[in-house]
Amino acid sequence: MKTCFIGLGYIGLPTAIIAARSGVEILGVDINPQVVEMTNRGLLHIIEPGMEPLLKEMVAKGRLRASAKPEVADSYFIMVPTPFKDNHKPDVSYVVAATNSILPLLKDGDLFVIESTLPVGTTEMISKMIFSARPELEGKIHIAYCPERVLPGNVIHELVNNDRVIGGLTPEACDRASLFYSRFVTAKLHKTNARTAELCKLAENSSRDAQIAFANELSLICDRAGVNVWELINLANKHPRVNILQPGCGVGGHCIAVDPYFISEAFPEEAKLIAQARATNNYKAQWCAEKVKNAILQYELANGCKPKVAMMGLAFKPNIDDLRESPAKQITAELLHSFSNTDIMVVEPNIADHKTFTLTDFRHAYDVADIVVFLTAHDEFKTLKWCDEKIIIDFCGIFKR
Ligand code: SAJ
Repeated sequence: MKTCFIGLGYIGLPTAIIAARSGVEILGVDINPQVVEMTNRGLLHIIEPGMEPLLKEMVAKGRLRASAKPEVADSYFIMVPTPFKDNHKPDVSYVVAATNSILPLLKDGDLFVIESTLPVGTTEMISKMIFSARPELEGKIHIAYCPERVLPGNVIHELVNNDRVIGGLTPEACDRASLFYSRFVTAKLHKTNARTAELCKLAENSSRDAQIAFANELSLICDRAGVNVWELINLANKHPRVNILQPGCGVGGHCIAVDPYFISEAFPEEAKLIAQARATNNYKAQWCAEKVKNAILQYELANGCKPKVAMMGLAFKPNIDDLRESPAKQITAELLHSFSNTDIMVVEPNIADHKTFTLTDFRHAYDVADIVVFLTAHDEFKTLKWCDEKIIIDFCGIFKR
């Protein structure tokens, strides 16, 4: 069964590798020629532990090949990004373009699955687009929406062990898509319709955004109330049915910080809490930046000289090297801009260098800094000892003080 995957990114490439390992012949298509070239040489262009040896094996066995152009297959999977535009409007143009690229190749009996995160109703819109271009295919091909929920950094395990939602436009599409995923998913496959599957993916990430917003709001309250938010949350979570998440310096990444807008843009009257959660998490990053600015100004007033500042962490979440949509990066950039003649050291243990930030080793930065700002809870930072002589601003619970 030949399968064509459109999009070899954080989700497409790992899924192609795992599907190939289950015996499917995969053609992976990407618009980035470097991705195509590296993949065909068995080199992983994304960071995913343990994935590269599998890629090499699948390429060597001829089970996985990359190309810039799609080819005729029996099933087609669309796994391209769905970012949002500046006005937070979802951008499904990559999904439309990917669909157009395979329109002429579709034939009776084919399976067509979208995995990209979509606004509710998009799968139906795409199917209308297909059938208006190829009316003879109506009722002849099987269209489904099957979102992923893997955690970057643990993709191999989660692709196989996470339950999956299979949203078919028809019951037969559900069956055909389930048959494909059952080749490598050992967990349960839950069949539903496409619209429910689309909203399910958005609901998962919006629920997490709202939970994080609650924790972030608590941190603002505790700051004013003179309460240790880490101790507060730890105590509240001793309740058998309470699970408050951890405050941070904001919410980053291409998922939790993006997907809720797919709901609040489409349902502005109803999605009040979802919209507010986004606003609260965005506000937290600004609040953190202000906190640091004030600490620097107070230091100058109290000591008559400028402080040495260490900004600890750029990644959007602990123990990864991904800076996409990272509030830590945003806050650091804002501080460097506002205090251009203050010695501000930037620390990110998970990357060797950066095109705009000069990086400093985390131990050295901690040793010499007067003000230390913890933005991302990397494990390395937990080896540092508290120092009463320093002004330590801990947004992510390194010391939980
Ligand atoms: N964060 C907090 N406090 C917390 C947990 C997270 O501030 O208690 C922050 C993180 O620092 C980060 C952001 O939220 O900036 C997102 O982190 P995340 O742990 O939610 O990780 P993601 O975005 O890599 O993955 C999420 C997952 N979704 C859910 O947990 C519901 C993953 O399962 C999805 O597949 C992924 O989004 C996605 O691709 O949609």
